[in-house]
Parts: sequence; C-alpha cells; structure tokens
Amino acid sequence: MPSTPLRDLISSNEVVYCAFCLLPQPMGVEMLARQDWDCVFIDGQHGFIDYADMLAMVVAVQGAGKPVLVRPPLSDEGFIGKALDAGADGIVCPMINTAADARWFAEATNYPPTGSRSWGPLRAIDRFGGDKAAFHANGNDLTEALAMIETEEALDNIDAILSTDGIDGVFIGPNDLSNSLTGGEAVNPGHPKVTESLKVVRDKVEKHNSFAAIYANTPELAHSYIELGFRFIAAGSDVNFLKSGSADMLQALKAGR
Ligand code: 3PY
Ligand code: MG
Repeated sequence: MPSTPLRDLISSNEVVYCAFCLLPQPMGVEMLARQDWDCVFIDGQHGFIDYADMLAMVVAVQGAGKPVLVRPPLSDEGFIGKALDAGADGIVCPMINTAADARWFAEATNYPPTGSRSWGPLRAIDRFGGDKAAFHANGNDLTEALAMIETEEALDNIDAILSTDGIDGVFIGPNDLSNSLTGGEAVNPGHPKVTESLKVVRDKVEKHNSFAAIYANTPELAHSYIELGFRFIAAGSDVNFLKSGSADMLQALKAGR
C-alpha cells in the first residue's frame, strides 16, 4: 500500500497523529501502522531499540503503508545515516541546542551541497521511487530533518536553528523542556513555563515559514497543544498502550469475580 509522504503530512492542515514507539517489535509497530495513526515514531534514544530492531521496524511500518520517523540515540551520525539509507522518512534529532548543533544535524541528514551525508541509500532509493538519478537529484527533499527543541538554550537559539539550511522543522520535547525551564525542579509538560515557551516557538516557526511537531504524554496535553496551534502530535507510547490495555483487562477480569 503506498503511504502518504511524510512531507504531505507535514504540509497538510489536518491534525496528524504519530504513534510513539519504544519497544523493539516490528510486529507491534506494524499493528499500530495498520490502525488509523498517520505515521509511526521509532525512538532509538530512550527506546529499547538497536540498529537491527530499527531496520525491521522501518520496513514493517512502511509495509503497512505509513511513513516512519526515527530518533537516533543523541547525536549519532552513524545511526542517522543508516536509518536514512534504510529508507526512514524523517529523522528527529534530540537536544539540538545551538546553531552549531543544527548545522551538524543538517550536515548528517543532507547530501552535498546542503550537507555531507555519505552516499549509500540502498533501500532508500527503492522506498522513494526506485530511480537512482531521481533520488540523487531530490534525496534531500524526500526526507525530513526535525531538530528537537527541548532546552532553554535551544529556545534562546531558535531563530538560528530554524534558519539553518537543511533543517526542515523542529520537534518539541516538552518533558525535557520543563526540566530545563524549571532548573530541574519538575518534569511537567503542562507547566506554565512550557506553555509560554510553546507560544514563542509557534510564533517563531510561523515567522520562518517552518514546521513544528510536538510530543504529547496524554490526550489532554495533545488537545492543549492543538489549541495553541500545533498540528503534528506524537503520542503514546507503545509501552503505555500495552500497560493500559493489560490493566483494563485485568481490572475487568477481577471485577467479575
Ligand atoms: C521530551 O518530551 O523530552 C521528549 O523527548 C519526547 O519525546
Ligand atoms: Mg526529550
């Protein structure tokens, strides 16, 4: 089944929901991709996912007809290159705090002249149409590089990050952001300081004609972010889907005894 290109999801005016996954389970992400989620997020930073897992999960999600975002373990250029070569539709890089971080990320995700990505898109060529020359000409435009804004330092440098050539948008991590903005006092993605900074990011993104996605821990937070003007919501995780489904079943079983 051909999937809606990630770029189309990003530029659409509809709200987009992306299932956030931490477990190393190709079949699990395939099941989520076959539900009504618009895309799937594979978390190689905090998830229990190594390269081989990521590879099988990318193939499984795309085989089920959805685009897939991959988050590398921090600034791991090797993992980023291999995820892109494997056909990932986009990369979400954690902790992009400065103009130099953004430049580094753009270099890792783009071929020359925009960046310095090494050539070897073995599965990516097939994923994006099967024509080597066309992929060579358009490869940088076919995949998305989203820089994570999740510290006070990143907020200070948001203009520079958003104006970096080769960065397609930002992805807000409200959990880390709350920890940073409260000086380590709280991990609270609904904290008023987070809400205030989200308004700043939203306005800067509009000014730069760019794009912002955000992670939401709960539906309530997701709705509050949508209210603020964000449309691309990564939510979950698969760990919580498993735990809450299991807890509901157990409660229902025990209630009947
Ligand atoms: C955060 O909220 O800090 C995240 O990284 C979400 O993925
Ligand atoms: Mg984070």
